[in-house]
Amino acid sequence: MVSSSLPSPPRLCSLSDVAKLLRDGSAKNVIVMAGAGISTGAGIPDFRSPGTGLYDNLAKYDLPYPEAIFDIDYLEERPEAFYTLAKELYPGNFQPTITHYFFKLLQDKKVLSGVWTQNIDTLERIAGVSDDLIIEAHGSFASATCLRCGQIYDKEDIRSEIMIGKVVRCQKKSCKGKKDALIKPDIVFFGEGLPDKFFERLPDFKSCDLLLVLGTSLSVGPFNSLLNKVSKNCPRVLINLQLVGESTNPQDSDSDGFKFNLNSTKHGEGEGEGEGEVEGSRDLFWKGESDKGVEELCKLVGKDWEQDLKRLREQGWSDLKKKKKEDNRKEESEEGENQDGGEAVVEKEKKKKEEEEEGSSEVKVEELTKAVEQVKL
Ligand code: CNA
Repeated sequence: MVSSSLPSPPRLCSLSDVAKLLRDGSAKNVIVMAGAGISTGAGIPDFRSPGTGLYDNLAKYDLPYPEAIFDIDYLEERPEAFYTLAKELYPGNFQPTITHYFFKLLQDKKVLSGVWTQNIDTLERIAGVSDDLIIEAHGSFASATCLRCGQIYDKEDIRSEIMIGKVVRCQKKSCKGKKDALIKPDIVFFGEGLPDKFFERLPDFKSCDLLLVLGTSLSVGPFNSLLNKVSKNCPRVLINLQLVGESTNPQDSDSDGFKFNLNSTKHGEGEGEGEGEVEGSRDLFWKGESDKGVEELCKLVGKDWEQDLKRLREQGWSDLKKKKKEDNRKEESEEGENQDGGEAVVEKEKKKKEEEEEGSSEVKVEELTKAVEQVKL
């Protein structure tokens, strides 16, 4: 009798093993799970990093508890705090990091199955990842909705008001002047449901052959449960500043929880972590900044990946710089036109007045001449 057995999962001892999966074509359906840590390099604070995270710096918003900033009831009661934060985080102020361009690289190499992000900053889109490959689990600032009438707005429609720190309210006739007609960016608040796309795309995890988890504390559900949606043989890599989602119980990785089984992996920093010293498992933890981790990974895959990543990032940043310059120029010329327009109106009115005055003086001269002629007669 021929015994059938499932193929055993690849054992990961170091980032080189992950690079090999990408190089030899074993990883064809890569899924990325990302969190706020991938955007800290862009200057956007995460939530939970001690000292620099938002939760440690919420004093200026004067909140009763940190999560209130994303609490729908609190928003309705005291919207100022959220709109102050929205001004700080609004897309357009930040450029994608190397990690975001790495996602675009995976797309270009035709191995990306999806970027599942908890981030609301839209930096994946700005890096060029196509919309159908992005699952924004907690929504994003890309659009906004009036909480009263349901009218949908594009982020650009409310940008000017957000940028002056205003609480944005719907100006439709039925909403005008109503306190509850808040235009709320479509990010998911506590207690709100996740976007439909999140549930519709869950089956993608079944065919995933490499799961990359970057810059997240894995403390928010149900996002963190995605870790266990991949098959039991799927290699999973965590690239993060700190170890998260770790289990001390090897059984956990098979349960419905959200735990890595990293017991047999040594957690080193940077190059050659644990190489040659550990037996490895399907899970690997690479400790460090995500930008450094993905650069290292590309270097290990090969010269072409390393160069392609560099090219994407340089091209992306330079395009954004050009766009920003163009936008600034446009804004300045619009302002100029408005001013010119204003001056032109003033000039026109002045001329009209002068003409009227001229006209009336002509009439006066005419009358005077007539009178003199009469006297002469
Ligand atoms: P979190 O709970 O703040 O955790 C961030 C994790 O990333 C921590 O484990 C950090 O150690 C780690 N980290 C920080 N910097 C780096 C770095 N450069 N490289 C690698 N790892 C790093 O954030 P989560 O995303 O896990 O929590 C989910 C919340 C955060 C979601 O609801 C988001 O909406 C929310 N959030 C998003 C943004 C954004 O869109 N950029 C910013 C702040 C918060």
